[in-house]
Amino acid sequence: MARSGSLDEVRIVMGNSSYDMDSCVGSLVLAYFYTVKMGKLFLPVLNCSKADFHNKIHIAMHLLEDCKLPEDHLFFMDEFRSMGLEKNLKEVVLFDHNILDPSQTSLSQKVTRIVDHHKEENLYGDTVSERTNRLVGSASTLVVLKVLEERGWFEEEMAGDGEFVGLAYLLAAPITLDTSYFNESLKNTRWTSEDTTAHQFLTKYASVQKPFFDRLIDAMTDQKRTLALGLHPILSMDHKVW
Ligand SMILES: [Mn+2]
Repeated sequence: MARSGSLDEVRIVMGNSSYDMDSCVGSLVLAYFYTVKMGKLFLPVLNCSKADFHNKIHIAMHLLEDCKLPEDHLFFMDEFRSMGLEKNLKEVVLFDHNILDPSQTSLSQKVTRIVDHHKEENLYGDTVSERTNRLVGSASTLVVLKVLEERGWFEEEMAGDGEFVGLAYLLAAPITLDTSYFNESLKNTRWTSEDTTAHQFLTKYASVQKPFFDRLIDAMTDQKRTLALGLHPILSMDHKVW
């Protein structure tokens, strides 16, 4: 449906332009959460080009290989731009940031919701109806806590079935990475008890403890896969503004 370009009302959820694990995973699930809760389609837009996506080896591995999300079900910012969907845009949900990237300020009149864990800039006051911003390690923790509050709606999707590994497995990646698997020395500076609550909820449905985290870290530092990307992606890979 998203690809037909015939949507009368377009609602998108987008992470920040560093497209890290938190932004990518959290925006996917937050879009699903709003779609279910509000009965309107919220499209997750991964805030990078389709070509750049593969530079983040551990994210591509998690989403495509481990969670078995078909790549053509993922929707990228360059596709959103080129499809002319902006003219039908009704709502923009900012996830994992609360100020639009300078290249995306044309969306500023449409920002209706913010779910984030960065310093609050208090922008878009005329249009914003929800501003969820708390200092937690992972913005995806805020998504998990929303799901936890409404768990009756999502119970069936939390654990996996034959085809999909489940929302719990998907969501555990940013939370374990952003807390360095609950590294004690970073407690209350890089992560909080809310991240622990979110992770404990996820462990009821999926095996997402330390070995799960270690595997993601291994993928991030996988030399062979990195070299296979060539030089340009390696140079742009560590550029992180968020
Ligand atoms: Mn984040």
